Amino acid sequence: MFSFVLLWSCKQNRKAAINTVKQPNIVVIYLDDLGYGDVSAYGATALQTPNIDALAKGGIKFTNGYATSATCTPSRYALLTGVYPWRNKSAKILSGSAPLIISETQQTLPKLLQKQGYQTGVVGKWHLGLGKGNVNWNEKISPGPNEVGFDDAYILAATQDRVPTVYIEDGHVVGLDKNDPIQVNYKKNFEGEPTAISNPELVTMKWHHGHNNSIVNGIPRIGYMKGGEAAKWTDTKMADYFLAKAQDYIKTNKEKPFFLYYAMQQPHVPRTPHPRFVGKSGMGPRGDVILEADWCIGELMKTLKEAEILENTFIIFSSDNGPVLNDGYDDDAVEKLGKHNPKGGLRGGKYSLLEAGTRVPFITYWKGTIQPAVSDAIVCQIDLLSSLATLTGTSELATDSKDLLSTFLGKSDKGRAHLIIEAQSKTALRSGDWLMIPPYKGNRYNKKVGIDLGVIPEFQLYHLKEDIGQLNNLATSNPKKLDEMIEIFESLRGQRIQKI
Ligand code: NG6
Ligand code: CA
Repeated sequence: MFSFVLLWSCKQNRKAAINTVKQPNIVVIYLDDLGYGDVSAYGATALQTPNIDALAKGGIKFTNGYATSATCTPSRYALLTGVYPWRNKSAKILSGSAPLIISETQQTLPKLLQKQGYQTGVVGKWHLGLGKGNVNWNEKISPGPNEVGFDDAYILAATQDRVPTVYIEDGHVVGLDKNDPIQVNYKKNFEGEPTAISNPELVTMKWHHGHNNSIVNGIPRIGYMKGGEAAKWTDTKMADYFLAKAQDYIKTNKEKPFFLYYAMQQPHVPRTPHPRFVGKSGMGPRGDVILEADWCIGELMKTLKEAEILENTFIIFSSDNGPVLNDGYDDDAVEKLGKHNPKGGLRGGKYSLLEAGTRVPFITYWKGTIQPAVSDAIVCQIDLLSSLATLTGTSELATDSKDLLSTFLGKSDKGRAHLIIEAQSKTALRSGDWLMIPPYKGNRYNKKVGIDLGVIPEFQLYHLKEDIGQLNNLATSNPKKLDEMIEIFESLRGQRIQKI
């Protein structure tokens, strides 16, 4: 009887505790193509990012933090669903007119948080598809973020270099003039519409590869677009536009627990810093937009502070994939790089199975709750779903997402045992200090972007702790470890490695 009473009273106390503890706001700050070495807290010296550094200094700086993938769409898919992108054949770089690849019945991070009483919002780059195919951009565009868990959505459809070059708010193109309807086509141009090929004199940012279709604001894009003149964004004002949306979102929702997914467009191409930042890095537009992004983060932090909610806000900072210099425009990224190393000593880059493709800056910050530390635990963005479920008082039996809340809060240094990383539909295994890439057919180098993709017809095995630059392939000298890695990989992937 006594023990029953004790148990009962304990339960009551716990319930009371849960009810009185205010659920923290959650802010995910997600950059686009920011490399492991692009932040001064991660070793950059030619570039200073004081606001990101402040998060790293006051929070947990992860040295083994990963995006699931070396490109945008699959990484974002994993972040928002907790499911490995290689389980979904559509989770590849999407065009601006691709249908939504998250099913409306699927579990998502924002849906989970909605159930826990959160107001949920996305501001910035979406790139997970919209509609069901053949989108009519002049009516309500659906399904989209609102249908997969976001109460509020202020987005751009795909990427800054893809049409349609308009902002979309809760399914409606912002500032659309009904008399000038928008049409989008990714196969064929609209008659009489200028392109970078037909009218090179209209181009102010030179294209290097791809990016020679419709011209908007002098910048040639991927895909063709007609109409919607009044709704077209101004590229140089994009950072300010999204920052203002994110700040308004915080101010409007400061009384509720809210989840804000702030998906910034920098330093993805086309790199269009606001004039305030032009020339500030000495590295050309790529460096300038990193400084611009850092400034935006500082402003966002000020807003949280002014709203007096900073100590009740859990912040996660990361990037969707690794760095690239020339991603299709001649914008001096290569020429003006100087001593800066966006890869921070890693090998590969965006699109690559080698470390620089997926290992990214990864910081968790919660003023007053997280004690500053550096963690070498292996963590991945895919783990946020299960971890934030636990944080907000529920649990999630997600397929691939691991509950690493204690690690994210700095209470444990234990990360994942294994992680499957992906680059352009090819996968590899990180396990402990080891990385194994199966043999693959295909080009080893993407010559246009100047990146080693890590694709060779033999097994690769690297001991990352001793060889962070992946210079020594130990596949032949350590057959025992290789076999172990093959076994884990095949069991996680659910398929045998194809021998070449
Ligand atoms: C590629 C584009 C590249 C970039 C990338 C998507 C060409 C030649 N290259 O196809 O510029 O837009 O897609 O990047 O068109 S991501 O970060 O959104 O995955
Ligand atoms: Ca990206």
